[in-house]
Amino acid sequence: MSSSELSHLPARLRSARPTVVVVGLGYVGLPLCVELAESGARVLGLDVHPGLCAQLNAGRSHVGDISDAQLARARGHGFEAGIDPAVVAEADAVIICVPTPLRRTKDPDISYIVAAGQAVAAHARPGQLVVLESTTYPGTTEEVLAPMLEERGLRVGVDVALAFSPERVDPGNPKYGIRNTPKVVGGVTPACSEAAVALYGRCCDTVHPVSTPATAETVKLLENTFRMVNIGLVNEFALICDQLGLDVWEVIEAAATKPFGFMPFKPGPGLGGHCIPIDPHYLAWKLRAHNFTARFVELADAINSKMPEHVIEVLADVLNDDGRPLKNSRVLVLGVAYKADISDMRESPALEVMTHLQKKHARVDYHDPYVPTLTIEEQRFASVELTAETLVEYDAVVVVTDHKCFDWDFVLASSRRIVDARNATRAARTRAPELAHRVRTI
Ligand code: SAJ
Repeated sequence: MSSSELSHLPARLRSARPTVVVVGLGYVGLPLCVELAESGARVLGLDVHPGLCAQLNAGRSHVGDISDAQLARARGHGFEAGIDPAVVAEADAVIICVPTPLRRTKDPDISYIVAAGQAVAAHARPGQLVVLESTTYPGTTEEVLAPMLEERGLRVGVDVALAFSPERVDPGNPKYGIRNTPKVVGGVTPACSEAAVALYGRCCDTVHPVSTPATAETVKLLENTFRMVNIGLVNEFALICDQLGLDVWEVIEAAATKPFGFMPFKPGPGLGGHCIPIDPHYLAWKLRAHNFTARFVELADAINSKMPEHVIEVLADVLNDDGRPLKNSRVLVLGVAYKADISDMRESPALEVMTHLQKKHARVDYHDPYVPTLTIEEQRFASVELTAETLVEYDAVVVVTDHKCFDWDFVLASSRRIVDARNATRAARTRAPELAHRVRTI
């Protein structure tokens, strides 16, 4: 096939109704399907879970940011979900949005990318664009996906276009969505980049091309390593202020009055989620092959990973002041999701905190309206009721996740002791200074 096939691709991708296949219908893929369908594209969702596809085709969204009404509109534009990779042959563009977790060894697990890549390559044809969005180590697009296409006789940059474009979906973000979040794209060749710019120009107001896929892969890792390292820094300041007998929250609040050159981050009980604690390890892993250590990543990880233990140390101090050992103390963990106002438990530090408490033979319960049940080492927990009667039964309450729905005046008034890992009770303590002595922040 001549490169003229690719030279027509941008025009096709800008046309009224190109066909786009999105592989992986999770919190990244489904919003992309909806936005592309809204742009007029014929969108086919491809997933390995038949039940999920049936649910989506029945108009029920499993992603918080996509309502059933939005899904219905997408279906009105022809969106449908399925498990047959043969639909790839119909596509002008294929976008891969599959998970990239870490193995227990904190090494990358790109098995989902490999499986999706093989399924796509098996049905790919000349004149298509293939984009990888899954966060991964620099080099994945060209070292893993390109050979799969080339093995099928599809020359990248001639028969098919190949690019990487980092996902920037921020679940629950009321202000930024796909349309108004600038999109970085990096093609293997200029023709590949041109096709990717044309595709994303349909659903993103700003598209920012960079020179290669590895550059685009590294952009994402810088974004999230920046966040992980700065959270690690502020967590270390929490430990420093603890040593110096200072209030780290007061220090941060005052530092944040500086209108330039400073960005406030908050100490916490540790790092949760599917991005921040994971993405930087993809970079660190790649660099080890270059005999280079990403020291900031390793150090920040060491500090962030210590925070759940630090919470327990503070709790042990608080109980000690009451002459109580951790053992057999009744402890309520308040909020267990990995961050406020969501139900996502992935890598949640609350799991570490509860595991540590169990190891110290404390009697642990939790309350989180977003998380009805959870399991730790085969032991199942259910969220307990939050009433004045139940709260007063606990020797201490540990605030791990500061959901907006919590009534902190009520929690402060009803709890005997509070270890506050989010400074969530700050305003309540100001309103009831006579109760402030009950609270220890980390
Ligand atoms: N955390 C802190 N202190 C902070 C900020 C976060 O301890 O100052 C903790 C959170 O409690 C959570 C973890 O870090 O356990 C991650 O929190 P996050 O706010 O970074 O939220 P995520 O994991 O949803 O990160 C996503 C990322 N978005 C994408 O990768 C597209 C990240 O790049 C965004 O910056 C972040 O959302 C965001 O700003 O909300």
